Amino acid sequence: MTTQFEPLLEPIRTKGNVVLATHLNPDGDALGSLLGLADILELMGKRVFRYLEKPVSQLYSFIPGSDLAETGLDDLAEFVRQSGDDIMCIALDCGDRKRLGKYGPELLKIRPFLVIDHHKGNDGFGDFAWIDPKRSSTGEMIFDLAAELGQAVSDKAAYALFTAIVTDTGSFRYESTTAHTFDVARQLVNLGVQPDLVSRNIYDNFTAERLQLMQRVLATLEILHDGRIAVILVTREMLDQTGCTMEDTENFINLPRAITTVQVAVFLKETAEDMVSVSMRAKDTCDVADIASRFGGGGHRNAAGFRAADTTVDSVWQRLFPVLQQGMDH
Ligand SMILES: [Mn+2]
Repeated sequence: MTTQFEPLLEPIRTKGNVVLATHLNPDGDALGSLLGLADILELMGKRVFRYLEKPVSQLYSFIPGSDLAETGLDDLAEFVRQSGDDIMCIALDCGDRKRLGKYGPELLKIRPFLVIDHHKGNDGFGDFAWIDPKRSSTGEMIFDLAAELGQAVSDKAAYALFTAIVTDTGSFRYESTTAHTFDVARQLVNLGVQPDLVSRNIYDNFTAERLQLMQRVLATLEILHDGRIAVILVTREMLDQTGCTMEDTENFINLPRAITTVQVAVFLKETAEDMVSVSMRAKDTCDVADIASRFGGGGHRNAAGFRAADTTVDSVWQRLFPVLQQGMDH
């Protein structure tokens, strides 16, 4: 689905109070687009509630405004009550209403409910949705929205949006990176962003424990299907042994993906006792969003995933592997 942004402009121009939300386990684009838009809306004179299910992880705490995120349902309810009818909610980078998290139903009660996103599988939930799967990142879309609204972007918001773009494009390396992406990045640098500072915070900002976890995860590497499929695994036990959390595994999937012959990299995560989360990254023509959708998940053509309950990593892999092989062979 692709939709235009015009229908969103009227509520964004007129409503005085805004709740911003994003998807569960927010990545750099989710946090960067949320915190960047929050700053832009506050400069327009609005009151903004930056809703997140959990406080911003250590990895992204460098993004300006990350300390302003709020996690309490009571605080959210109070903000909504004080706002009366002069309110809207905007969900950012969230491809599916179910991914809004545990307070999703409360968030969806706020009307109008707006959606700004670039996930291919987004069905256009909410009252007004601007969805453009050709965009590199939600952060890139927020920059264009600010321009359309005639609102200047502060250096803080510029840092947040640049972080969103850098993380979702893998530092301008993925297929979704366009001339427009570079044009937005150029303007953000003109606004004061130092790309090396962002890179250092994203890529050179890890704990020794994370590297120890990486050793264990890489020890599980299997290369299959004539070298075209690579799979890695993280278990709860590995997290316990190293004192890490699942957040520490972000970007591990890029390591198997980097093998020359690999067309699809798969990361199997034992997220709880009987819960499995699967991330897939593809190169070339294989469409992993299509494969993920067959397991109730979604994402982009080259980056997608799904979750499975009441199961084990082994049984998920036994179901997924044949589907992957088939998906690559036609
Ligand atoms: Mn995104």
